[in-house]
Amino acid sequence: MPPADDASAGAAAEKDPLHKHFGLWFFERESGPSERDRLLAQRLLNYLMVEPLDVSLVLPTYNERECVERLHDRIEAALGGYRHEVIVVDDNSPDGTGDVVRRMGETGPYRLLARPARAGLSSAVLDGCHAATGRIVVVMDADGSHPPERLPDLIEPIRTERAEFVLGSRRVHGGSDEGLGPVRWMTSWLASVLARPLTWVHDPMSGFFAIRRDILARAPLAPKGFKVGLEILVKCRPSPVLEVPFHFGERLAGESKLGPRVIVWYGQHLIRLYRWRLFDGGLASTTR
Ligand SMILES: Nc1nc2c(ncn2[C@@H]2O[C@H](COP(=O)(O)OP(=O)(O)OP(=O)(O)O)[C@@H](O)[C@H]2O)c(=O)[nH]1
Ligand SMILES: [Mg+2]
Repeated sequence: MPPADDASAGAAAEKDPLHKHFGLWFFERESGPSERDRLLAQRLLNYLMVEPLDVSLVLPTYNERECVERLHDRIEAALGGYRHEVIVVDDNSPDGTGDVVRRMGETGPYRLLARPARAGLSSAVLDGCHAATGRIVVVMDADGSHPPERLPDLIEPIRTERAEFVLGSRRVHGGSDEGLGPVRWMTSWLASVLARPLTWVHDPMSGFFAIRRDILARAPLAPKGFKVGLEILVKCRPSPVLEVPFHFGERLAGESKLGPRVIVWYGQHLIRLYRWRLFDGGLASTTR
């Protein structure tokens, strides 16, 4: 039988969480672990135990205070089953969207990526993707036109390795675009037709999509334009790509940020993508 002192020392050591993992390494040493050993062991443990997140949801916002507040519970209900974070990329919205998100971050997995001034949708989405730590990144408009309830349908094919890119689509069976008025519908249809030679997907204008984050490293992405999904499809060549239907609704509140400038940007964006496909990225398309 060990002396009583040894027994209580042994019991105390076993209660030490470090003992469980590093007992054989240094607790059995005669001199016991030094402070430095303990510190190193704790750091190593922290590093190894940090579990990676499953999903980072990126929400670009400009004056979406009310919408962000209203979406909160729906997003949490949809993502509750995943280790997740919500990255809100806000361009110093005058309506105080940033303050609302900061407050949400005190009690939930919300992170505010605050940019000093309005710098465009594509760059907001790309900044959000670069800040993301989840294995899967989902991009969703923050105005309520993209239903958070469909998030698991975008995430699951990637989680189960059935796809590298999942596009929320208004133009496949089961989807719809009721939220678009007739002029917007025509513009969106024409824009899709012009992108046809670049990708086979039915709704290349959709901004509701999920990707495996590591595919972003395959090509340099331009923070210009406003159709990041199309840019990723053309340049990163994810495969397989899946389209899942969703109903595109009207924004919940606030005003549209679309203006006539967007048509010019889209034209420039398409020219850049065609040049990439023809000269930089090679002709063979593998986006299916
Ligand atoms: N951070 C940031 N977000 C932006 C910017 N422009 C638009 N957004 C956000 O991007 C999302 C899509 O913008 P919308 O104005 O809804 O554009 P849309 O969905 O194509 O058009 P609507 O049908 O009119 O809503 C919204 O969440 C906006 O708040 C920007 O310059 N910076
Ligand atoms: Mg919108």
